[in-house]
Amino acid sequence: MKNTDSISHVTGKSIYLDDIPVQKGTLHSAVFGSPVAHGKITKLDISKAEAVEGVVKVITYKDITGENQIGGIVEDEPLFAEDEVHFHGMPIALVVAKNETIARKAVGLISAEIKEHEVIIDPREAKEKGHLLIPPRTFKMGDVTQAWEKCEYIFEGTVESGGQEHLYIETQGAYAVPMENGCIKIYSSTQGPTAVQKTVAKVLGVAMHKIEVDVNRLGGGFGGKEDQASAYASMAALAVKVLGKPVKLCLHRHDDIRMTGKRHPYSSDFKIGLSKDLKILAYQTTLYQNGGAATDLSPAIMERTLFHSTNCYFVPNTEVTVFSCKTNLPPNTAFRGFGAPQGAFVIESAISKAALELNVPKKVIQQKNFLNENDEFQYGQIATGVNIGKCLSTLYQKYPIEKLEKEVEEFNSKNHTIKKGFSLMPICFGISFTKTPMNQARALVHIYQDGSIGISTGAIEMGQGVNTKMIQVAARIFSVNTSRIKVESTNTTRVANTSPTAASSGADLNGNATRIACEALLERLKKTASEMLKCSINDITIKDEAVYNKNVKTDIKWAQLVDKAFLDRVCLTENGHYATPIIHFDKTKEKGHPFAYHVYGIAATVVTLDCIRGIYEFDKVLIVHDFGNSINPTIDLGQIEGALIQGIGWMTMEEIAFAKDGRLLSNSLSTYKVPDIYSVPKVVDCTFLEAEGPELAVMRSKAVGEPPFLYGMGAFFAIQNAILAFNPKYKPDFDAPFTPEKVLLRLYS
Ligand code: MTE
Ligand code: LUZ
Ligand code: MOS
Repeated sequence: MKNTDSISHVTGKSIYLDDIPVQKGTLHSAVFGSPVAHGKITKLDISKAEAVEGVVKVITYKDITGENQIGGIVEDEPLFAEDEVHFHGMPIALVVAKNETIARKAVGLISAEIKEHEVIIDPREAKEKGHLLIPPRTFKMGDVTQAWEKCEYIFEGTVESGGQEHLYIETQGAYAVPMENGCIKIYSSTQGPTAVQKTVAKVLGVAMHKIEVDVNRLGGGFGGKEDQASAYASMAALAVKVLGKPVKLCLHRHDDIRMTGKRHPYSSDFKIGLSKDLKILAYQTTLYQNGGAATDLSPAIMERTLFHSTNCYFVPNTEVTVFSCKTNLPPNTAFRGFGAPQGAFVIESAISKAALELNVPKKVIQQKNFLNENDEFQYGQIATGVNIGKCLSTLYQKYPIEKLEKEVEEFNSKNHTIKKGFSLMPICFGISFTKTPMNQARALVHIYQDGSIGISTGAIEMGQGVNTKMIQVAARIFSVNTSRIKVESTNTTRVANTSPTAASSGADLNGNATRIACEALLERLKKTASEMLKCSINDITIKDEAVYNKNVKTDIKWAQLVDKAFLDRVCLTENGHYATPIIHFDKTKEKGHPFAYHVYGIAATVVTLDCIRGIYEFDKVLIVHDFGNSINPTIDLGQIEGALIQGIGWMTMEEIAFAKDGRLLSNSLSTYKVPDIYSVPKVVDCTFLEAEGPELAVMRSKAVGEPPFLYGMGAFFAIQNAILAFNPKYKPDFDAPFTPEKVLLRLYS
């Protein structure tokens, strides 16, 4: 099935937040953010801004009717700064005006006198000074201390990985409209409508039922709107509460890039020990997560780093510790992969280091240490459905990998200023929110009298195609044409208490809820059919919109059956509830079974490096990925491609630069380089692994949103190998992103 949004997208008719027609009298707003990264506000002068013709009010924390608190996990983040600011761009005030131009102009007239404090942007420095967002956590298996003695080889090193700007095409924003009796309806560009509802209710000091959140679709989220959309929705809603008029807030790109959090940069130390036959016996790592100025989702991201710190390898003795460090950056947040890429990058670096030092191909060490069926992860879960080995063998079957490697060698022997590099990047990603209670979802399914169907779930469509998948689930259960089915906007009044659409589990959770609702409705319709045909309900099936009795087609059609059921006063609405079975986790022991299943895959990457200029191009990325029984191969392939390129961007060109004073230097697309059509690999090919999907994946179609982001790491190691082919004296280091500047320095180091 084609993505249901494809036609409206290409004809420009898809409706995003800024396309919603505004009511007469709607006011517009803009945020005044802190001009310094850390300090005490001694004076805030809003008088000049308020005097501007067309400005209605400048709202500050003083106008908050509930709590000035938006922290979702830890209550440590005010909506508006009171007397202290903790990051550059931290919201201090909201100017509300007749139009956006006036609001933005007035923002420039606000002045704040701030006594500046010391600014810390480095996570290790923060840790040294005791600035942690939450206590550190450690995952352990076996005993590393004892294991070192048994190791033939031990290597140590440090690894850096940088932040990443989400760069969703649609910036953060919300449109809040007053309803009767103090209720407010909010259109928000959020992955978490319930998070918005809950946060707004708290900031305004009203019950959640007074707040209705509605989301049609997002122009991308990538994690950036899992939590951080709530702040902007709260500002708009607060302005509605104070002024009684509809208020809209859409961040300009510059403000969005400056004020919102990004992927967490990590700085890490590792120690890896191998036996003589290259089995990894012990792995110990300490990771310093740069959390920014407030906790936001950092504890959950820390947790996923811990879970994925050994990627797809079995390491009998493991000890991993993460420190979540408080710095004066905007609070860092969810970003595709959610801490897993940062964790996996460290063990991949450690294995690379071992391989280079021992002068053996990295793939030999990788392969020798792949997880096997029934191996234990360091968090206690027993690995089942492991097919990383099968991904590798399929890669060699489907693609001439050996030939490719030879070609790279031959090319390098013949060329002096241009070198090629090859890498293999295997991945393993756990599916489920690591916080077990979040793994639940609901779907409200209506069958209308004419036989058409409307589905509401908690899932947010952000380009990943979840709405299309919901339609496919319902179409399969009912065996009706997909054109009969529509997915409604995501709305907290229709589907309440939703988890954000995140953790790649949007389709699994909401799809299973949809399945459950549809199955219940189908049973009722079958009963009606059996009454019409005076036969047993067990003999009834529905296939391609027709009713069958003992597999014999009758002349009763879907629409007719629905009509009869309605006349018989059968309920044609059902609410399906799904909670992932089996999963659990005990934080006191750091052991359990947190994931419904794991996603595996492997990518081979070839890069061509210009050794005069330090610039590079990717010739090929060849992937074997485990989709299970993909419900929509076209959409899933799009997810692979998008995630791969996003991962390559993170590893190569996307460099976030902060000045020492905490000001973001890479604050626009002229200074922050993201992959474009010219930087994508010349060939990207993906083979679908032949494997039966797990029962806990919706229709056995595995979650796909985040895992392929990790393939991008192959780019880093391919470049590293190309540098080594040119400069054998280069002592490999691990400092992503591998920008052309850094590459050039290493070519001649
Ligand atoms: N694809 C597009 N086009 N846009 C997005 O914002 N977000 C990614 C991924 N793919 C995203 C995307 C992230 S971070 C997640 S968690 C999943 O989609 C969420 O959707 P799913 O759970 O339905 O896969
Ligand atoms: N969000 C979250 C996530 O709250 N918990 C998770 O485990 C997670 N994983 C990936 C992305 N977002
Ligand atoms: Mo994705 S980082 O789980 O929104």
